[in-house]
Amino acid sequence: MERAEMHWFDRLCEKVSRRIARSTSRRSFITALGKALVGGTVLPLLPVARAAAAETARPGADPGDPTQCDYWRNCAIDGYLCACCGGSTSSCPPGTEMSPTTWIGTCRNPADGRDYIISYNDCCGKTSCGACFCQRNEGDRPLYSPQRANDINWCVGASSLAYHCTVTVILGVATNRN
Ligand code: ABN
Repeated sequence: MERAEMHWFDRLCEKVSRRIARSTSRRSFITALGKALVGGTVLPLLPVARAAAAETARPGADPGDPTQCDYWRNCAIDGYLCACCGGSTSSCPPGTEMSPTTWIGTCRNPADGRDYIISYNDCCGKTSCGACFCQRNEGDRPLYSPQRANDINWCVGASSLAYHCTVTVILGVATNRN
């Protein structure tokens, strides 16, 4: 292609490239690259950068309102929240008994971005609480896989079959999400 026929954009690129080539040597390019690499490695080690990272990841924090369905620990729940029924996220209301068998889910804590293993224990011995019914069902499987289904009355393992509400007990941090 003749130079005169070149598109204006090609000519502009050529001009800029020639200008950069004139003003930089290979040595100065390598020096600049080295500085960028060292800077990128050392900067995150500075106290200011580490403090900023700690600000966004707060290990162990438990954000949100446990009386709301969108509270992070409720991601796999199917039942009444004991936090609305005179109990808390991990304790049954007075007069009820915690089921020894449970449904296990995995929920991500937005405070630290980690996945936690949550045990959904039913509290038994009183009729349905009736407040704060939540059904989020993350990871729930059909009833023919009972060990992975949340729509089960786990009071079958308690001394009374009467289901009242469900608690969300943290068992630990999950290392693998299936
Ligand atoms: N695990 C909550 C529940 C209780 C009774 C019936 C269905 C689900």
